[in-house]
This record gives sequence, C-alpha cells and structure tokens, in this order.
Amino acid sequence: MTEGRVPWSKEFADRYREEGLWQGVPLGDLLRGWAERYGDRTALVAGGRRWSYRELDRRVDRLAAGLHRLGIAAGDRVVVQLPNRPSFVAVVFALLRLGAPPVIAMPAHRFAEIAHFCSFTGAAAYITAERDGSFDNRELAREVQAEVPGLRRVIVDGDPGGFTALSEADADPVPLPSPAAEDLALLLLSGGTTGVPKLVPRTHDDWACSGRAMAEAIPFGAGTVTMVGLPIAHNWTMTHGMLAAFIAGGTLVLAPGLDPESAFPLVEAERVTDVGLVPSMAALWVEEAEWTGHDLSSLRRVAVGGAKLGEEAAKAVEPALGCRLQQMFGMAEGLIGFVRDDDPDELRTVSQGRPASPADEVRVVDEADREVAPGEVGELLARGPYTVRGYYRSPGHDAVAFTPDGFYRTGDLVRILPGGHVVFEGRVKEQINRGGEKVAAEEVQGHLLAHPDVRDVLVVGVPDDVLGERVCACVVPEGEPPSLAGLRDFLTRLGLAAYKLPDRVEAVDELPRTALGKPSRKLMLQRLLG
Ligand code: J2J
Repeated sequence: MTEGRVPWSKEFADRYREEGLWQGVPLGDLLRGWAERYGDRTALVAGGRRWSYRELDRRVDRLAAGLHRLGIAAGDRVVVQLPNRPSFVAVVFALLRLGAPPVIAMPAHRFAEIAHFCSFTGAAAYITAERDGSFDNRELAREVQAEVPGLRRVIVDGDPGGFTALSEADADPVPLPSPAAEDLALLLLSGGTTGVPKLVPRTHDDWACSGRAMAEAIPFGAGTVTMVGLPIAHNWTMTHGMLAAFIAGGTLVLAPGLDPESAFPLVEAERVTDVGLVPSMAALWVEEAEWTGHDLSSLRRVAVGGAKLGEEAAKAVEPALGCRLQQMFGMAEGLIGFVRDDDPDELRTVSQGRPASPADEVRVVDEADREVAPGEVGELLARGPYTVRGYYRSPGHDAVAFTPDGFYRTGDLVRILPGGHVVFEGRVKEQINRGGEKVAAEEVQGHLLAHPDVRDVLVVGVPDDVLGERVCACVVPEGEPPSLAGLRDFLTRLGLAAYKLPDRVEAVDELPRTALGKPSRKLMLQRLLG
C-alpha cells in the first residue's frame, strides 16, 4: 500500500532488506517484542507515573482495541496533538499497532495547521489534550470539525467537553491484523519551505531503521535513561528519546520542559543519562549547572541539535556539565547524524556529526548539482534506508525537493570533513530556524498578505543571540504601516501557531528584487543588517 507516497525502488528495498536494515516488523509488533524481552524494566516515567514495558504493551493493546471500537480502522489517518504525557506514547503506539497512521502535530499548532492536516490527510479522527496552557483545544476542535466535515471523531485526553474522552477508548484486547512493515506508519511534519506545511510519510521499516541505527551507533543500552523535555512530537525527540531508547530497553523520562529549575531535579531523581537540547537550552544548562545543588553526574551525553551550536558555546558544554557533548543533526525527512563518543575532541565541538547508518548516502553539490571538491561548501543531498523519496501527496513539490535519482535536497549548506563529519554552514532553503523550531517564510507571508494594511511582504530570519534567528516581517504597507502587535494579533486570529509569529516588523517602500525581478530575501537581509 503506497497511497500518497513515493516508495523506494525494488532495487533499494531489496538491498535494505538483505542488509538487515529493514527487518519487516511493524512498530506495533516491535513493542510486543520489547515487552517480552524487557518485561518489568521501566519503559516510561512521567509526572510520577512509571510504566514497565509490559504495562505499556498492555495499555497499548487496550487502547488499540478501544480506538477500534470507536470506529478507527487500519488505513485511517488520525491527527494526534498531545503534549509530553504518557498518553502520547500510548496513542502513537496504539495507532501504529492498528495500522492507522498518526499525523504528528505540535502542541503549539492552532486552527491553520490542524485544519490543514485534517483535510489534507482526510483524517478520520483528531486526538488532542483538553488544553494547551490556557488555550482550550476543544474550541479548536469544534472549529476544525465545522471546517472539515470528514473528521468523524474528536477524542480528548481530559475533560472531553462534548467529544469522546480518551479514557473511553479502552477495551479488552481483540486480535487485530498487523500492518505490513513497508506500509505508511506515521506522518511527520516537515520543517517546511512552502506555503502550506508538508508531511513526511515514514514507513514502519524505515522509521524503525532510524531508531535502530541511532541506538546501535550512540550506543544506547539497558542502562540508558533518556529525557525528553522538548515537545516529543518532534522527529528528533521521538526517535532519540523514545524509539532508540525503547529499542535498547532503556527508559524514557518525559519532562514538561527543559528549564534547569524543573529539569535538573528530574535528571538527579531518574539518573538521566542522555538528553536532547537545542542550542539556546544548552546555553542555559551550562549557565545554571554551576549554581545548581542537583547531582547531574548520571549524564553521559548531552545531545545538542536542531540548530547550529556555535563553537564557543560547544566548548563550554563539557566542562560545565561534566559529560560528553554530542552534537546531532537530523530532519523529519530522514537523515540523522551525530558525533560518536570516541571521535576526536575537536570534532565534538566543530562538527554536527556523521550519518547514523553506514547505508546513508550523502552528496554535497553546487547550484548545478555538480559534486563540489572534498571539503568545499555546497548543498547536502541525502538518500538512504530511512530517508523518504517524496512527501505525502505532493508530486509537484517532490520534483524540486528530490533529485531524479532519489536524493532529498536538504536545503542545508554544509562541508564534509575527511572522516565524513558534517559541518553546517548555512541554508539555501527559505526557512527560518527559530531556536530549533522551523518556520517556512512563505507560509507566514501567505497569511500576512491577507492583512488589509499589507500590500506586499517578505519574511526573513534575522540573527539573534539567543535563538539563532528570529522572524522579521518586511512589509510594504497599504497606507499606515501595521504594528507588530497588530500583525501578531491578526495571525493569531487566523489560527497560526505562536512560534511562527513575527518577532519584528519593518516597513519598507518596496521589496528589493533580483535581476529577474523576484523579491529577494538575501538583499532584504543585507539591507536590514546594514
Ligand atoms: C544546524 N542545523 C540543524 C544542527 C537540524 C535529529 C536532530 C534534529 C532534527 C531536526 C531531527 C541541526 N545544526 N545540529 O529531525 O531527527 C536543521 C537543518 C535541517 C533541519 C531539519 C532529528 N540539526 N538542523 O531538527 O525536521 O536545517 O529536524 O535540515 O525539525 O534542521 O529540521 P527538523
């Protein structure tokens, strides 16, 4: 079943199977195997609750049966928007077991994103939490259901407010046929460069392969305790913190956030060994570690990724936290890389790592797709056993985002060191990396153009000491220039997630253009930085 996605060719699929990279076991069955192997070991710790592997497996069975009874069947897509709670893990694995691919949304997403995911995927159901902070997700669900009539069911973790409570999705396990391992397992959110967010179709085989590659190469083992404090809905946190930890029989600690005040006590109490931090968080940990009374000595590695970690900041990590810095890069589309424990010291601070699997293929090319000389900067292309060959239902975009021979054009400018380590040098894609959260400039522009006081607009990323980049809207006004608060309010009312809202607005007389007359973000940024 390859509905909506581009499969690997038979030649590649056969090779990945022969090499044992694709093991032909769907993710729901993998969990059953872990429960048999790891039994009473702790799989998950969150908010005072601890579930063993056996307990997690049992809950997932009951939940899968319950969801099935509520009408969710194999092949249905289900939009899942849950925070860092045990229910996230249970719901995702129950849907994987059912073969009803979850569409993984961020807690911060609002009407614009959720309505799009529901209608674009033809979702049968939307599973969400009662609230996100003070925001009532049930209100959002009502608006989405009015807009997307095909959405049959809304299921709420918490007070359902007229919808179905997640606690109702509980039934004695029934035999359910497993999906095929080569089928679509889940849909991840792409960092995005286009007007509407793209979805990345990952199969059971390929996503399991990425987790296994990570668990083996880091390496994770039974003593591994990962902590996830960034939203677990990110591919990074889901693979590193959850999938790779489970494959190794380790423990996932779900934290509500990563601020040192709440995270350090958890590191101490749960003896956390591995944690993923974006660079801005890493800086905060480095600063606070000196003053904390908490024992952080269980930490073996601090993985820093999602955005570039500066060399100076990198050098500060190990002395302050007393453990290895492990720079890491990756993308929802697939390719993941990280520095290994035994790599030379210098590589740990200057490079973002090397690909997780020996079967990963990378190329660095110039604008004409010619391979650059070794060590030169160019665009990173990636192909491999867990890097997709196309987006979900997007053949038009695939033609530009992938090469004819199946390499994904990452949009990242990199150079590769002699040992295969990748150094990120910039981007060619129209994306803003706001502290690890990705914002597609075109998406925000599209919404801003609907504002009555905006005649034209370019959204650019401006450098920022804390977040790396912030979102700046350069507006050609129609009359009075709109205020920042006015624009943010407008976008919020349209239902755009808060992390995409402009941090700054600049009124300009006209947009700078290239020789071909195309508005240029590069020229605009040069003008802003003066
Ligand atoms: C510079 N840029 C980086 C890094 C990602 C592991 C780790 C991260 C992600 C992720 C992920 C970077 N230095 N260390 O999915 O499994 C930028 C690149 C990349 C984009 C992908 C994983 N690490 N990036 O961040 O899909 O521009 O995945 O193409 O959110 O983040 O973003 P995303």
